[in-house]
Amino acid sequence: MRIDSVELRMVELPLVRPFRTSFGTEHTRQALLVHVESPDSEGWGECVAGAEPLYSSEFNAASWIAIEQFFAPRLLAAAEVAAIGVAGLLGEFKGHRMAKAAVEMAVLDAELRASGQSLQAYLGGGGTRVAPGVSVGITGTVAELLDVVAGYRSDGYCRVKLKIEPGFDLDPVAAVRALLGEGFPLQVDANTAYSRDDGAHLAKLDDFDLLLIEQPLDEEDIVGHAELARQMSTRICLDESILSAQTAADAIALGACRVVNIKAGRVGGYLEAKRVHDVCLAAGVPVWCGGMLETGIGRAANLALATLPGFSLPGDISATNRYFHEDITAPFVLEDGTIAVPSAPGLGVDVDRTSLDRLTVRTFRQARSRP
Ligand code: SMG
Ligand code: MG
Repeated sequence: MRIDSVELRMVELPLVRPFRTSFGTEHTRQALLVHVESPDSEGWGECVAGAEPLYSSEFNAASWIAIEQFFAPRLLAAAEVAAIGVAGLLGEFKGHRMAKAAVEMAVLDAELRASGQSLQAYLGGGGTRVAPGVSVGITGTVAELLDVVAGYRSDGYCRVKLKIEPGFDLDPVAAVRALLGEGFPLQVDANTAYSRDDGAHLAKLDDFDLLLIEQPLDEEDIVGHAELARQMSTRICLDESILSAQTAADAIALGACRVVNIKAGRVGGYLEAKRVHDVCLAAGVPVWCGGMLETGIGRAANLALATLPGFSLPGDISATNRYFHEDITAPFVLEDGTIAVPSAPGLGVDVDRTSLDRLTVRTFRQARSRP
């Protein structure tokens, strides 16, 4: 496929309620969208980086530069581009996985639209609906947390994930466990907020029958996670640390995790995400689909990914109304605790140009130069 143009759009979607994690509070989801056009197709991609380098080192303004100055010129200079070749085409550039993932996703969407295949079918997923979990931010008080969790439970979410940090862990988790009752799937995410000295404290979470604890330690501290795994019975799940199928295989081999959170953006794209899935499935390690407050573009792709056979735990792919009043695609709706997986070609969603224009704060377009 020949790519004739690459367009970037920075959009800002106000959140329904602020989302607080151990690294900060987000009031608005800023997303960098990539749109590519070929002679007979078009495709969309979404970069899952944030406005600031708080979740990881990547952030949208840097992703924008990486795509504008390095990645888009490569795409536009190539005679033919296939999604499977994007990682290779951009391979000499180090890092910037989220930016690369967005570019690959746009090319993949265009390619699949042209061939009439859905992303779900392309990835090898099956089933028409996904039962998602919901990720609940840190609140000012435990009473407020209980209110929020009770609301999500009555919406029909089948699993709750609580964000924790030092000073907001044992008490809120105990209170939510009491509210939800024994057996309701509950897990926690620390976003790297603890240190190697916190093993004895974190082991107290074992009392609450959690599905897992996600990323308690620094993203580079694989050995620390392996040591922590020996101090607590709750399974450790890695998020920030997993950057590729190789890092997943290594972390599993070292005993640093028994569950893996897969985010396509963090590992450089949906093709690598599938490889992470395959490595984990072969190793008997359950996976689930992480979320980055995606717009409808990324949400559509995550729903497709989450239907692969290794995704045996509920993902952070909640309904649109948990995040935004207005999205750039038709909303994804929770019905009887499940969300429909798009089945149309490509990502299976159409971008609403009116909403897109209203939410856009910055644009850039680069076209192939005439031969
Ligand atoms: O998309 O529902 C969502 C958010 C899920 O908690 C979530 N994501 O570390 O897993 C994680 C966080 C990172 C994103 S915070 C902006
Ligand atoms: Mg996480």
